[in-house]
Amino acid sequence: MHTVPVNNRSRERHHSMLTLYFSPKSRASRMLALVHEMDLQDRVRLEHVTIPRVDGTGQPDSTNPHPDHKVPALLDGDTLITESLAIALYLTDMFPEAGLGPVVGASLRGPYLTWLGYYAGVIEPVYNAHVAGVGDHPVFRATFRGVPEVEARLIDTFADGRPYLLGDTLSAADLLVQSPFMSFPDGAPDDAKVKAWIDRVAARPSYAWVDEVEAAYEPD
Ligand SMILES: N[C@@H](CCC(=O)N[C@@H](CS)C(=O)NCC(=O)O)C(=O)O
Repeated sequence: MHTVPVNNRSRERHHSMLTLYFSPKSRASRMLALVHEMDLQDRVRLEHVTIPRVDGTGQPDSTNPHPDHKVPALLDGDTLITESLAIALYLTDMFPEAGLGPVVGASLRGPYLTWLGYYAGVIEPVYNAHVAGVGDHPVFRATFRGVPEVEARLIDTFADGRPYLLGDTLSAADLLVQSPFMSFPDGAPDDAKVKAWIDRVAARPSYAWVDEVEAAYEPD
């Protein structure tokens, strides 16, 4: 019999080359950090693309497979994965041995998914609405709550002295949730333990590597 067991097919996928489309100093930077934290530099090809920047420089890149020409985007063979949450979960599930995301059945799986979802589903809209000046609209507040609630959740989480969101070890959720505060320190909660966490994540060797990788590209 020459039927290919289903497991072999999934293992083949596991060994295919992954391509991460990125642009310096963007929402892709934390995905570069994740690649380094997971020691996937040999498995993930980095592909630089340009994006329009808020200062008016840069332009959409026709080589970027993201339907909105945004970054990050991940290609696994011909499968496209977009959205930072999805890319982080895709990678941490695909390479569980890297230890950057609790697997199905692990006690921290629930908190891990909760933080990923809270980042994409609440933190992003809340801070963008805040900056846009529309975060106090009653419909918005009813759906997402606001900056005070996000700050309270972070302050409560770190009150017990834990170094990372899930406890003793860094996960991909830290890279996502920390990133807006690293980019905009003035928006960080005024709390010593939360600020120490923001600095702790920023000081990881993975971010020194991200700086090196990104420095090779002219601002676009
Ligand atoms: N929800 C997306 C947002 C991605 C996103 O907004 N990326 C920005 C860079 S920080 C971008 O590519 N902007 C280019 C554009 O808007 O054309 C994610 O988290 O992955």
